[in-house]
Amino acid sequence: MKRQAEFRKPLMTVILMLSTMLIALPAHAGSTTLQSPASYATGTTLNPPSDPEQAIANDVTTGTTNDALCALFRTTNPGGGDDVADSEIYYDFSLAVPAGATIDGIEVVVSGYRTGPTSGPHAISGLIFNAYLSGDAGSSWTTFKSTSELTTTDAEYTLGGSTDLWNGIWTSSSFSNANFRLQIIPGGPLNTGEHWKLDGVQVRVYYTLADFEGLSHGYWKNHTEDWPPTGYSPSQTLASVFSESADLGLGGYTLLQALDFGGGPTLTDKAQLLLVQAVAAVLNAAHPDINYPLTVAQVVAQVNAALASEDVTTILALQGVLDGYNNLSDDVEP
Ligand SMILES: [Ca+2]
Ligand SMILES: [Ca+2]
Repeated sequence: MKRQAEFRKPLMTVILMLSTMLIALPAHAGSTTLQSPASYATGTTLNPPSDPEQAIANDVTTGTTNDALCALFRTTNPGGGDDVADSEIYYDFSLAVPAGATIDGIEVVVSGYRTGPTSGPHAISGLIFNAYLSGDAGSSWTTFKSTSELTTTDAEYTLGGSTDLWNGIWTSSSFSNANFRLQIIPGGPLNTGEHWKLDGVQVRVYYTLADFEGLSHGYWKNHTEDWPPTGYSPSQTLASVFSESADLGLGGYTLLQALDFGGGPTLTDKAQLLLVQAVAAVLNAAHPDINYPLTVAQVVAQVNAALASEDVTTILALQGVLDGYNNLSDDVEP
């Protein structure tokens, strides 16, 4: 028996080392797809563009023209007098930036062209579009970026890029439909008239996902010696952490017992499956050396809300999410 035990120990060590190396996840970069807006609003109102909705779709083929598919910008007030370069604001880009991602860059594609004389005594030159961004629903705007000089047929102008933050400070929530805005203002000589054709505007966001970590319920069940830095005790009750567990008759179990809960067909069984992951999640979130995707407060609030719903689909959905987080990485040593 003694020889067997001596044999097993180095083998287990090798298996643990292998699993640690396989499960470790590096931080990784990603981007949204290039997204068009769904909504628009007049920026300044003295002399707004005509047909602003035509810049929602980038649908004029590069190298051609089709005025009916473009918003028309102007600088000269038709009523006479003012030279006003009016703006249009585009939003509802539905940019899928993961919560908590670090923003690396923003790319804006402006498609359009110019009309008007390009030669002779009335030739006009220097027509451009300027783009501004907002991550707070238009309360503040970045410095602008300009296209190169527009040509007489449709072209796409890429502003910013994968490492360009437009001198702004951004979080993932800056890109929600409620917050993100793109403003377009024509640029060029004054008294130019109506010669800016904006075919479409599109946005792509580049980001990096953090190197999140999480340990499994099995780890926490077998390593109660690692619990003290979390501030939680194996013997404290479920109800002391997840108040809604009491309504399901589960509040009196200890956190350690909950890590051993099994499944089954009833609502209470499904709640037990959630609580297995919930206890591991709260320990991961509370441990100072584990970079968990959620805070303790978020875990507790989400678990209580799911339990209170008494809805099996809701409970199992959160169970699945936490199970994923709790298996992010074993490359952590509490
Ligand atoms: Ca186009
Ligand atoms: Ca268009």
